[in-house]
Parts: sequence; structure tokens; C-alpha cells
Amino acid sequence: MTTFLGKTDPEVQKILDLEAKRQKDGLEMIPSENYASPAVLEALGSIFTNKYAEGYPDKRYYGGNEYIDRLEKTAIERAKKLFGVPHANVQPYSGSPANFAVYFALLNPADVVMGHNLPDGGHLTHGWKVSVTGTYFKSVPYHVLPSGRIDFDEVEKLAKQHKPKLIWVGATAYPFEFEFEKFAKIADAVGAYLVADIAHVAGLVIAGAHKNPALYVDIITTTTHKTLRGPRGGMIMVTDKGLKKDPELAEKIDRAVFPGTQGGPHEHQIAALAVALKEDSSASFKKYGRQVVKNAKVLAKTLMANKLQLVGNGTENHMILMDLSKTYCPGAGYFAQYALEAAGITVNKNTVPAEPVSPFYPSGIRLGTPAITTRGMKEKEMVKIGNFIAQALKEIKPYRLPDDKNARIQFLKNFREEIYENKNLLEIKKEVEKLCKKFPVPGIK
Ligand code: DSN
Repeated sequence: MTTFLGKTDPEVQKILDLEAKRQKDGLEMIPSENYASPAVLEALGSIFTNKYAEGYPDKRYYGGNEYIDRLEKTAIERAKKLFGVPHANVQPYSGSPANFAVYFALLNPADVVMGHNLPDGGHLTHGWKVSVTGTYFKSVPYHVLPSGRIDFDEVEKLAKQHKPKLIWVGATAYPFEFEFEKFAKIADAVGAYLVADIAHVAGLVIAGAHKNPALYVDIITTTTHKTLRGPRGGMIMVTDKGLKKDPELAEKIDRAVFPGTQGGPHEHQIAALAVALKEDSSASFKKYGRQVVKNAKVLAKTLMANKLQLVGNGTENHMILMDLSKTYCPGAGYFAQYALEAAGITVNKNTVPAEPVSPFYPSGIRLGTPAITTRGMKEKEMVKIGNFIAQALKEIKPYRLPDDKNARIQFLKNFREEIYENKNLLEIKKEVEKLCKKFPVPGIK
């Protein structure tokens, strides 16, 4: 496919071709994944990768940055305009480094931070115990109710009791719209910085399919490769509210990114981000973002019509969290992920609220519509896909996770071998491939 790569390194070219085929022939339904456009890919693979640019536009530690400055300023201005914020830093390498920089800008070691509990759908960097954010800081997690929604009585109680310096709003497995205004009331009452991590829903925010946190929070962080359809990367934005609270907030964030936690920015990544942000400002992107949510709602309805249980009985965004613990068995997310993969449908196993097993053998799966909507699929296809999924999941019925941890390893090995040869799943895979042929993937021939 790529002339230079194919000649220089046929081994990597072969792997690339195989991955392209996988991305093309299957249904990509991990809610945090998407397809970047050919223009974004071109910018990402460009000669901007050759340049060192430590520092910021007009304040670099290296020469030769005339055009790089122009590039980074373009990305910054586009981000500010799209999200309605006065300050944007486009240098974070990805979402986790963006969040680490926020800690470094605002907190001292052992300060208190509150975030959405990981097994309840939160993110590692919001204070989970194995992350540096849960070890160098005192982490007080908040939880969700049995309905799956955030328990705001608990958030308020914990905030009053522990007086956090920083509260995160944002999650990775939460099928509801974020209620930024409720968090703002609590954070303001205890004098905490409020930071929205909108990595999952940033594209929906731009499309008007999710409320914009800019009015309610001090800082916004996001990745750039999920619903924004950009390159892998991160951004940090400071809001008017944040600057009013702390006029030095923008400088604090910039210093925390460089030199605080990162070295030279990845300007090829920033170039691709600039391109994605231009694409995201179009009318067709607004239509895309709204279609992502419409598709998720139809998919949720189809799954429930097939008697599958969803956290929150549906979705308000791009994501569906399916609880398989009662329909099948505790830990069934593991079986479901592999069975669906055998059927050409990629999802990820995920914990559910009040998870009965563990994050490695969780009882749910997480599904999303951003990538399949990018391919142009609509409501009609969602009904088809929902029925494929329900049909495929029937094949996990005979399997039950052994209680004995040592017995599990051999059992799961046998399971994986069997599931990839399951005839019914292979039949569904053929149907999936037929459907996928009608919806090309941007950037793959
Ligand atoms: N790994 C991302 C996700 O899948 O949601 C979060 O960082």
C-alpha cells in the first residue's frame, strides 16, 4: 500500500495491511475509538515530526520554529473558538499526561482530590489507587447509585468532609450526560477547582449533542482521538470561570505541561489536531455528532428488545454499558468480548456498578457508536447490529467463570480456542463483513 514503507520494511507493511483489513472488515464498537480522516493521517505522518520546539509559540528553546509557531497558534485558536474558552494548551501527548499536568499545576503532594471511582466507570488518572494520582495525592473517590447515575448526595457529603482542592467530573464508562452544574455548585461551596475531563464526549460537545462544561468548570481536559476524530493526543483548556477564580491559571497550566511534565511537543500530532479541529467546525461534523447519539439510542433499544440489560436502561450519549451478570453470569464480560470478537465485532469488557467479580473478569461490556457512525451507518444498521450482538451473545450461555482462580486459566484458554471456531459466530462474522463492505473506512482503501 505505502510505497516507501513496503520497500524499506515489508515486515511492518504486512502487519499494517493486516490491521487495515481488521479495521475495515469488522465493526469497531469500542466507544473511545474512531477513524481519523485521510487529511488528519497525512498531517500526522508529515515532516513536522522532524522538529524540536520545546517551549511555546514565540518563546522556544530552539531555532527554526517560524512555521511551527504558526502551526501551533492555528491549533490553539481553533480549539479556543470551538470550545468557547480563552486559553488552550495543545501540547499534551495524550489524556493521561494532560491530567498529570493539571495535578502538577494545582496541587501539592498529599493534597486531596476527588474523582469518579474507577470500577464505577471512572478513569485511572482521577485518583485510582494504582495510579500516581492515587498514590502521591489523597484520593477520595465518589460512586454511582444502583441506577448507574452519580450519587450527588455522596459527592456533596465527601466534599464537605474532605475539602478537596480538586474535583474531577468525567468518566470512561458512563452512559449519561455529565451534570456539570451540580458539580459546580458543590465545588464552589468548598472552594475546590473543578476540572471536566471530556475525553469521551468532546466531539458531542462541539456538535451540540452534549452540554459544554465551559460555563461551569475551571479547566477542561480532553483526548483528541475519540469523538473529536483527531490524532492520539491531549488538550487542556482554561475557562473564563477558571481565570476569574485564578488569573494565573493559564500560565500555571502551561508551565505544568512544559517544562513541568513534558519535553518537546509532538508538532506532527499538533498539525493533525489542527486539521481535525478544522473538520470538527464543519456543519457535517455537527450532523455526525448528533447521529452518534441517535445511533446509540437505537442500538440500546434494540439490545433491550432482545432482553439484554443495560446500565441506566439506555443511553444519553455515544456509549452503552451492558450488564451481563444476571442475563448470563458474573464475569460474563470476558466471554462476551471474545465471542463478539469472533463475530467481527470489537467491544471491551468492562466493570458494571457494584461489580460482583473484578476489573479483569468484569461482568459487563462497553459499546459505542462513534466509529461506525463515521463509516456512515445509521438507525437501520443499528437495528441489524443490535440483533447480531444479541445473537452472538447467546453463544456464551454454556460458559461460567470458575470460582477457583487456578482453574480459571486453563478454562479460559479452552474457552478462547472454542469460541474462535464457533460456527454460529463465524456465520455472524460473514454477515458483519457483508455489512461493512457497504460502509468504507476513511483512510483505508
Ligand atoms: N482508555 C480510554 C477509554 O477507552 O475510555 C480511557 O483512557
